[in-house]
Amino acid sequence: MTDTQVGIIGAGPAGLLLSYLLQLEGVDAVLLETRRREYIEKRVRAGVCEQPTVELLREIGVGGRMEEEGMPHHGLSLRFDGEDHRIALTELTGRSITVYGQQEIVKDLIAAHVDKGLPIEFEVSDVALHDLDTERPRVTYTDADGNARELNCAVIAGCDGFHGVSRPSIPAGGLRTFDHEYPFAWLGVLARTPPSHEELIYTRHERGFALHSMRSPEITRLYLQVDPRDTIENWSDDRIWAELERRLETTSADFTLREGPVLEKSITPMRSFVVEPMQYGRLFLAGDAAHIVPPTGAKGMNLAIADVRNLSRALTDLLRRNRTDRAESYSDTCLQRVWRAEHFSWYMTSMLHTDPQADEFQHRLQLSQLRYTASSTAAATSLAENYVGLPFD
Ligand code: RFL
Ligand code: PHB
Repeated sequence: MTDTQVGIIGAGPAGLLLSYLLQLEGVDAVLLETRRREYIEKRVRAGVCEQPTVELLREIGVGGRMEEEGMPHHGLSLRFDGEDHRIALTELTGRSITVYGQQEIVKDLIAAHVDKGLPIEFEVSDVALHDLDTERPRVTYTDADGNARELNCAVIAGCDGFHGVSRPSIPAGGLRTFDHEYPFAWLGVLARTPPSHEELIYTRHERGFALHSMRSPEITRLYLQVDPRDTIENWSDDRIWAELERRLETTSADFTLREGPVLEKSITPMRSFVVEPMQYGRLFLAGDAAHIVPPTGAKGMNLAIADVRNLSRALTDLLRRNRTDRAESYSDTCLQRVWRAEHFSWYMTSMLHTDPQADEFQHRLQLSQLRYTASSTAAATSLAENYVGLPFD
């Protein structure tokens, strides 16, 4: 049996950052993760870090490599009717974003844990949460060597993503769920080839959405809208490049799609999902465990980071100063930002994807919204302000 102040379930960006922030405040935590370290360090996911995310990582001393290898971006393109329309993020908002892979942040945070000797247990199984409505909640699990273990905590942080055990441990009636599914999925491709353009390109095309992004001067990240029932076996590398060519076709002179060896490809369905409140007794939910956004707004990881910044403050007040106000308002505080991001992600998704069920009327509305966003400073500023990330409160 082990005693700790905070038992953290899940070593994604949310769990790792929470553990690190708590340690800086003198609160001890134990982090439990089902996967192997190598697996979570390789999992290709988010790429866009909002300015508040970048500033936080820098402030706490884990932003060194991001500063060196991250790619600052001051604009993005909306491509429709074959033409590019640049949204000048920095000119419009004074802020920027940084392209730096989520798994690089995960690597940096794990390295910082190892450096300081902070406890992370990988490859645990049978994780179960108990006594959540008491002051001594417990986690039982099996460790990597097959031993049955128990963790006694003051608080449990559920940072175990959408498919974790934390949220389902809350009794029926403890949460209200808001859910929206979309008739599309994203096929994501990582390719060894230099980016074809220096900025991200969000493309609306009759054949479906496409996105040009990147990871480094040598690695390109691309996405295609596909049917959610489609499987990756249907998509040979040749078919992927041919489809990208068609959707990214443009009259802009300076764009040629650069092809290269495909390093990784997979299909992810899209959904919007929120639970309220993000707390039950002594269990606090953070990140994808509490909410999901479709990736078109690049918000998921950034929201996870904003949640745990609030949570580390709330738990420090609770456990070091016996002050409960921040813990009591944790859910309300986070949900303000969550719903803003939900709306923005839904808006970007609806504006840029081709809905197979939509009629001509809806297509005309979509194009009108795109033209307005591209031509009105007010509309472009609203997109830019949401995209670069609203300041933390
Ligand atoms: P994670 O990253 O899913 O981590 C949860 C961790 O919990 C572990 N786990 C358990 N551990 C212990 N016990 C259990 N029972 C457990 N069950 C699960 C898992 O193994 C895992 O390690 O959640 P977290 O930390 O909340 O982070 C959320 C982000 O990962 C997610 O929101 C983003 O990746 C979303 N996202 C994007 N977000 C952005 O901010 N910008 C982007 O550009 C962006 N692009 C994307 C994305 C997500 C994508 N996919 C694949 C869903 C692009 C894509 C394609
Ligand atoms: C990515 O680079 O993986 C990426 C970029 C922008 C998005 C989603 C994902 O909106």
